[in-house]
Amino acid sequence: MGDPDPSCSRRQLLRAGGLLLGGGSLLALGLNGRARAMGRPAQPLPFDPQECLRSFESGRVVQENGRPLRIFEVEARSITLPLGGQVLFKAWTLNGRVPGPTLRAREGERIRVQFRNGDSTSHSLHFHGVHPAAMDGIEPVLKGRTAIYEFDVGPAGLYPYHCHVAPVSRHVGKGLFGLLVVDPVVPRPPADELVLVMGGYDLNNDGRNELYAFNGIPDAYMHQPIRIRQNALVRLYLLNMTELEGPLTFHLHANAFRVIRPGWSESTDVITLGVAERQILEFRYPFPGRYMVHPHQDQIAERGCMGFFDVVPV
Ligand SMILES: [Cu+2]
Repeated sequence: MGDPDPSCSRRQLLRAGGLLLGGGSLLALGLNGRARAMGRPAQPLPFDPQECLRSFESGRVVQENGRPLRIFEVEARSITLPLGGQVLFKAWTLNGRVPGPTLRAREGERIRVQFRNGDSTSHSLHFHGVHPAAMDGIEPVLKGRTAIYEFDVGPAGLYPYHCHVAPVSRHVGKGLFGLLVVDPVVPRPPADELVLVMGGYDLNNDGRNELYAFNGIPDAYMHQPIRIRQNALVRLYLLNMTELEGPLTFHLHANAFRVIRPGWSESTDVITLGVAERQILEFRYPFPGRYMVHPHQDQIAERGCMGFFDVVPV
């Protein structure tokens, strides 16, 4: 990844439209493109990154045509997202957060996603997985309209979803993505289940990301580490939705994780994810303390895709 254009001026940044600046300070966003050390966002966050970690949306289940149907409601809307220091970003969100809600269903179920476009721009929801063409979510949904996406889910695993209106890189880069977790019929063993979605922000529309984040807010889990318990089994649902990049890695400090796939298992401390690739990882920390978690592309970690696990003793 190259550095953002060092000649990028404050005026260019302001003109880009996606970026708003409160208080008149570019701070460490840095005209040389270095975005480090912006500090905590100066404004209150519209959602809590700690909640994004462990919140799963199960929808509501009704009986229809003699079988259960799981219904989710997802709405696209714009918000102003504080990314750090005085940097504000006009984000496009699903249910008011980046990433959108982590939807959860069981293998073989039918789901219905009621997608309302409450934004002023056309959007859609495209789910990965196997489904009829009419449910593929590539048709723009006009502002104020609602679309229904209905299909059977499976096999068990992780399925990204995202807006598919052109230019997709922009719609995804503005925040319109999330994860559908499909559980196996025989549930996995109990664990402390976490969701981390990696994303990037192109603040000045130059086709390159200046900031990165786990779950929407740069450095959120550095400022407030993710608490886990010593020796507890952690199951991490990991997704890379970073547009404009080559593959990213994910690295756990002072430990190794198991990569969970049917009939296949690997223990490692770095895994590579192309855009929209995802993995289920399991690990336990035997020693209490603070451990870093980040992509091993260190420049990307240095621009916000960085966190800590705070392993508390039992
Ligand atoms: Cu869109």
